[in-house]
Amino acid sequence: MAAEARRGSSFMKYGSVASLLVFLLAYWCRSPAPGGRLDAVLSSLLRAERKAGVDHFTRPKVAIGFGGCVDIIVDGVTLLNKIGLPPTEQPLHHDIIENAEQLAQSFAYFFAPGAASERFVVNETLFSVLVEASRELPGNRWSVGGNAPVMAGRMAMEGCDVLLGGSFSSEFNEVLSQHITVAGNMIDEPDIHLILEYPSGATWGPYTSRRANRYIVHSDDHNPYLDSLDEFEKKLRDFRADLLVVGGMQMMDNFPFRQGEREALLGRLSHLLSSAPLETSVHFEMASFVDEGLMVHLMKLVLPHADSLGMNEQELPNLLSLFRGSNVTVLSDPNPRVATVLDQMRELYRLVNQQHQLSGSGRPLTRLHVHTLAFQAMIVTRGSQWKNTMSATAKASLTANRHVCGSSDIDPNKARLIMDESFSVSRREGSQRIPLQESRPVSCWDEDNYQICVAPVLVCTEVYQTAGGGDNISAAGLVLQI
Ligand SMILES: *[C@@H]1O[C@H](CO)[C@@H](O)[C@H](O)[C@H]1NC(C)=O
Ligand SMILES: *[C@@H]1O[C@H](CO)[C@@H](O)[C@H](O)[C@H]1NC(C)=O
Ligand SMILES: CC(=O)N[C@H]1CO[C@H](CO)[C@@H](O)[C@@H]1O
Repeated sequence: MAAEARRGSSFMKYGSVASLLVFLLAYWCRSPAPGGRLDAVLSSLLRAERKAGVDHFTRPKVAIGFGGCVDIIVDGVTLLNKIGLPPTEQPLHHDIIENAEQLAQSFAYFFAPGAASERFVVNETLFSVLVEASRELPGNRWSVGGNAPVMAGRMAMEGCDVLLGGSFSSEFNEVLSQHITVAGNMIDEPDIHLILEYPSGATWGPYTSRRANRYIVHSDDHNPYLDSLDEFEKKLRDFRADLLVVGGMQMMDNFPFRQGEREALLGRLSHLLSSAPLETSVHFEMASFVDEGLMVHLMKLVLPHADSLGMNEQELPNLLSLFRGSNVTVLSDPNPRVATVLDQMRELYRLVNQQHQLSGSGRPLTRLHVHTLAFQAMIVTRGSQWKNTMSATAKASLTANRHVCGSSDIDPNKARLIMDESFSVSRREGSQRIPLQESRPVSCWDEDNYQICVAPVLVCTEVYQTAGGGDNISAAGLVLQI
């Protein structure tokens, strides 16, 4: 007994020394410093991105609509403090903003979870109060904004020739890249969008933001009418686009159109898309929609003509919900797991293609790109026109960091991985788990008739700007695939 106890205790001793050694070895082998893993993932992503390129001699041709604006980018909380708007006690969603109280409630609703949102302000007095206060705010920035111009800028930067549909002022046209041709009317006063940015952990009264994001308000006069549609259509015929991109439709969300006006506009857009030659791929970029009538029109008139869809983690469940016959979802988990997103993507892909088959018109959906804070995910039909899915997913992921940090060089000291060490490919029981490998961080595999690729994002920790992120990311993913 005694001997045994002694043996036992010495075993314990060796045991703990051994496990300490194993622990130390594991720690040492895993990474000499916490940055080691990040550095490895970064260099592997850069290698994956470089495997494909854009031909700078033939320059792919991309036509992008619609609209654009001047963005004023400010710190959201600072602006609300400046106009003396106290934090509300009741976070609440409003489809449109009619007064300051609703602004406070709506801001609080999205600020705490850190979900991107964009709302129309019907009260012009309130909107001009906000714009004037933003002009005077130290640290404000102005930039070319709107989905179409941001995507156009990114495409031109990556080596494409771009036709941009939008009505801009002459100053606006001057700052666009020489590789961008504008199709639209000349206007004196461009629409202004106010971008209320906030970093992760920002506080406003009792609210703390869970992640960096932005809340956007606008009061557009031009963009909701797609007033560049005619010019764009005329120039499109001779342009011979490899890719036609449609975005900016959220400017129509809850806009006070006259009866039937919006449907007529979307009908014209539908006609333009359905007349596009098959050599021209069509991509539709989703946005923050809460207007169910608009969503239903888009699903009938625009979506069936798209080969490709791009969206974020809020827009995916929203669109899916409508396809399932339910209501819009205003707010979803801003930090979903890979398995959840992949299941939603599979279902959306299936439902869209099912509808295509039933209707017998339009195009099948062959590409679906979802950008989230932690990762990028793509579904691409095997044998479709889309090339280089693995590299495109890597590029989308790198662009997320480049955009949010505001620098094309990625500094691993300003980044962190928030994706887990491994992820499950589905929430179904018994689903396979895929480890996140530092040397091959983009995981791609086949299912059904498509390939899925997932890449982790090196999440930027020193946020320069979140607005326009989705557009830069989507555009960067597309350029390698056309
Ligand atoms: C519009 O906003 C202004 C400024 O905040 C406010 O004084 C006015 O009452 C608002 N109008 C309506 C109809 O709510
Ligand atoms: C959907 O929206 C309608 C109208 O806003 C509402 O009455 C209904 O309760 C909602 N249904 C669900 C399932 O949320
Ligand atoms: C950091 C980054 O690359 N962001 C770009 C997003 O797109 C706009 C418009 O084209 C560029 O100006 C930004 O530099």
